[in-house]
Amino acid sequence: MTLLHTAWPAPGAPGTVLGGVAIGELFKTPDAGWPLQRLRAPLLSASAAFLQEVWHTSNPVTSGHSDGIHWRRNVDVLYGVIELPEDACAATGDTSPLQAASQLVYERVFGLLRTQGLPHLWRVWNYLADINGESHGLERYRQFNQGRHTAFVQAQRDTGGQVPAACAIGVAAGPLSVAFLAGTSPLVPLENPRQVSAWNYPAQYGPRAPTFSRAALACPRGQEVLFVSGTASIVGHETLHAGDVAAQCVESVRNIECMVQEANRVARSGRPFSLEGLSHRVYVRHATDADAVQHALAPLLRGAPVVCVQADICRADLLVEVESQAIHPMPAA
Ligand code: 3EB
Repeated sequence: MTLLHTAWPAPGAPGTVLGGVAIGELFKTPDAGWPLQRLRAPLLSASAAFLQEVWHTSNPVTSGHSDGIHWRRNVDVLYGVIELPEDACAATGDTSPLQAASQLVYERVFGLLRTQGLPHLWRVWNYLADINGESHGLERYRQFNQGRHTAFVQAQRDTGGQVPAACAIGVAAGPLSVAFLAGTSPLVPLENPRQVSAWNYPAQYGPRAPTFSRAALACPRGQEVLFVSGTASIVGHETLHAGDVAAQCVESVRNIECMVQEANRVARSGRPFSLEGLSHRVYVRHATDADAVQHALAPLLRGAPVVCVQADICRADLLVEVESQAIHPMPAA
């Protein structure tokens, strides 16, 4: 099994596409035949209006549509995408439509993983409209956290500790969109010694804490994958450098560096992870900050590939968030 993550089209990429994401102006993205997440957010300072990133596998795949999830899998890894418009879910009692939609999406994902026999959720990409907006007396990101948390509890899953790496990002409009990678083998969750674990955030950040780990190591056959979750200028549980996007970049990279260190304590491929060996996606709240962000990040990330997207971050005082990943081959046994 080889998992390969590339920009599309990837000349000479071996094997089959498992699934992927299209980012940018996507009004006419053709149906790819494989699971495709549409991230409807402007690319910043890119040469194209949109780009695709795909996961390849060298093993045979099967695919399907179950419960609104388009998925494709090989023997040990599954990539799936589910999009659910909130207005498909009614508000009931004090449950908002977004909370209900979030719970339903995760229930469906857990149901699929059960029937497909890949119980371990490794990495989740969550996108929702108007993430900092408020309704039903609660910020929408916090509504999402409630629905996600309830689904984890009802599926009798861990809500702290053994939880996936993730991001939760705001876009202008559109359905709740969730893509995920899951596997037959458990992940190794990693936490940041500089930060309170997100699943342990105090109640000032909402009635239910976010269900994600700061990073995860996953082992598809023959490989070791490091997923660093969306990482922002948070130390302890507090936002630092409100209003200063360059300083938020520096703090975010410090946090990612810590996750690289944590990963290297447990990595087994024999080759250490490093900042410059990761590929990064950067979410910038204000398009006008794009240059400042690129200036701040370029020397820190030392030439590593960076895709820059305009999107909202889950706390109103956060201006930038960075997520990262790397795939290392395992030495032959
Ligand atoms: C933070 O550290 C910033 O809710 O899945 C980062 C990554 C953030 C994932 C999520 C939220 C999530 O709290 C926000």
